[in-house]
Amino acid sequence: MSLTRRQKWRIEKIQAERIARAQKASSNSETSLDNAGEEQTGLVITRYGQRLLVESESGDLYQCTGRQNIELSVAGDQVIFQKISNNEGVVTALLERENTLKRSQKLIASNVDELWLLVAIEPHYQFELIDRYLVVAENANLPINIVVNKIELSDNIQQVENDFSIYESAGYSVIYLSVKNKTNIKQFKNSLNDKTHIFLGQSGVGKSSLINELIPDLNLRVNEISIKSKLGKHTTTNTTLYHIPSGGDLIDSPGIREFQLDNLTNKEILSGFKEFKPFIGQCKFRNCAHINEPNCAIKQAIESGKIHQKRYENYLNLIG
Ligand SMILES: Nc1nc2c(ncn2[C@@H]2O[C@H](COP(=O)(O)OP(=O)(O)OP(=O)(O)O)[C@@H](O)[C@H]2O)c(=O)[nH]1
Ligand SMILES: [Mg+2]
Ligand SMILES: [Zn+2]
Repeated sequence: MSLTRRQKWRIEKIQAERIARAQKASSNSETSLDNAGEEQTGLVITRYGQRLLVESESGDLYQCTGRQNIELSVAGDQVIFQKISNNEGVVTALLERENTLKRSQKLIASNVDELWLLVAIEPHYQFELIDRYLVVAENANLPINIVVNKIELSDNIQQVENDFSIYESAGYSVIYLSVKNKTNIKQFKNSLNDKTHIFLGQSGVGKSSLINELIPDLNLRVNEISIKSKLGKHTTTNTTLYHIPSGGDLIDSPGIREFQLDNLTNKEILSGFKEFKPFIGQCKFRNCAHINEPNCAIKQAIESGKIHQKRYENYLNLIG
């Protein structure tokens, strides 16, 4: 169903009024939030099907459905909702998003500040998959770091560090850890600021295990939520936001086997290679494809060692 401009305008106007009302209510300390039906702001913790788990500003959780005509929310969204019982509510408006993270046109999370790409020794990291994730992350314009987990499984850590030096030279920070042996966990914890972080990466690399390690009482809390979903299972199916006790939030996302880039143009793929940036626009030909053209700044950067051959090969593979 597509809405007419007038219908759209009306919906937006109603949403704006709800947002204004709720903000007024939450800034007014006289107002009791206990009143059922009162509009208040909340944070979307997770979505399962058409339902949302929303946390109120006082930290209570509500299972919510969304009013008709409201765009479906995801973890990280700020919404306006009304209580209809002690643990149920209705979402009436979606607050403006600072940013969104999408995978093949599908919204994963919103209002994220920092991305962490997790890879592991087992399933063994693949450069092409890493570069695919990085392209998506770079195009979301968010800071991104790489975490190499399960290092205790490697019998040649020198080789691993050598492999990831490509990414360090490209400007990414790389952290090596083992959730199993608790290697470098403390160091990693200290590098998380009190903003919103998301863990991305292939299934089985240990995203949820790392979150459990960082938030010790999490299992307890997952049980408390007692929604009929697979939240407690090993393999993550819902993108879910968790609070770090010392400040900040962590979003766990389900891993995937194939990372599709079908919605990215060749231009976006090019700008997804961080270390290529200083050379873009420096080639002899304005429309240089950086393949066989003479005086190509990208090719020259490869020859002088400023761009790694492997990254360039992956770039060629991705633009297909
Ligand atoms: N050997 C070893 N195994 C680990 C380590 N960290 C996690 N694992 C194991 O790896 C498996 C997968 O871990 P998960 O945390 O479920 O992985 P995930 O990235 O959340 O996977 P999805 O939810 O499917 O995306 C589990 O059996 C963990 O116990 C580690 O440092 N070393
Ligand atoms: Mg998981
Ligand atoms: Zn060129």
